[in-house]
Amino acid sequence: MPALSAPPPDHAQLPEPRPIITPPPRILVTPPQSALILTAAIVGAETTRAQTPHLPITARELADEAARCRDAGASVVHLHVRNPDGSPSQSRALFAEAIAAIHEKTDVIVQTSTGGAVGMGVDERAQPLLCSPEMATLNCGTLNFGDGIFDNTRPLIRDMAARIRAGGSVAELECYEVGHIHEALSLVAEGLLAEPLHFQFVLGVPGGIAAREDVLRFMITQIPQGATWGVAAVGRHQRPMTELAMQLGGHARVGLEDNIYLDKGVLAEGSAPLVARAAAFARSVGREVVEPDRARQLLGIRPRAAAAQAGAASGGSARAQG
Ligand code: KMH
Ligand code: ZN
Repeated sequence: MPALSAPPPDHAQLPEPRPIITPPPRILVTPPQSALILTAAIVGAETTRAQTPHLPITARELADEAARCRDAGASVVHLHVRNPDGSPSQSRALFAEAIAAIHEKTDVIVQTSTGGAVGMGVDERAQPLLCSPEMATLNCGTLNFGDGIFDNTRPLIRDMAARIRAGGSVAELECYEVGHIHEALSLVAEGLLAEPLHFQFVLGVPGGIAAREDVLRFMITQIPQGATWGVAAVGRHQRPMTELAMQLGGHARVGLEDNIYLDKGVLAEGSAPLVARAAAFARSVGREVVEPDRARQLLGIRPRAAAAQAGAASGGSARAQG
């Protein structure tokens, strides 16, 4: 009868065993006191007053909330605006009013949304760029966004990137999927995006990539050396994922746009308490929560005084030279 299984190999004929060496993962080390940029997303397009009475709507309310968030540790305010009835808007006039009110009260970096709300067209979404904000979001791909489609076709992304450049704003690259990172890198290769790059990993949108540690660790490996990154996680994921980001050396975004609760069942009384808690956590793990001027340096944004001078002369760019 033939043997049912092959005979054991003759060990003498096998090659000398070698240890299996896998390349080490790219290890991100957070140096003590490394600078941390906290962004406050104070209003968004989806959160409603019915969900929380603490949502700012008017320019005055947005400015007061921006100032409270600045005091709590935010150096960037991610800004949307609303019509008087609370519905989302991308009106240039409403943005101009809100930005002026914010700058009257505080020195935060204002980062305007170019995402707007699901269903808005590119011309509407791009209106805040006409205010030449220091920073603006660039959404790097289409995804299901709750029950809607957040439409960011490849031509739209390129169009918006060009408008951001023309407005002299620095882009924050919103990535809701790993492929969105790769799309952003295509834009760099095509000369449509200038370095330094700043990525925002938006985690936990229903229809987008999950808010999970393995996901975040993988996304970090996909960005080039020298790029900065932050996390904006949705709902109950906001606290654990932003705390993880802070421990991994990233930046973080909190606020009512993404999460209205301070704790389970406890509404946050605005975005400032969420910022304050994030800042306290950051300091507890050795991060330095930076002021807006330092954040400008880190993000490649001109100092405010220089920008004001250039603006007076020529409608100059927010992007730092060199
Ligand atoms: N409101 C979302 C559909 C952005 O601000 O650039 C998109 C958004 C992204 O909020
Ligand atoms: Zn937004």
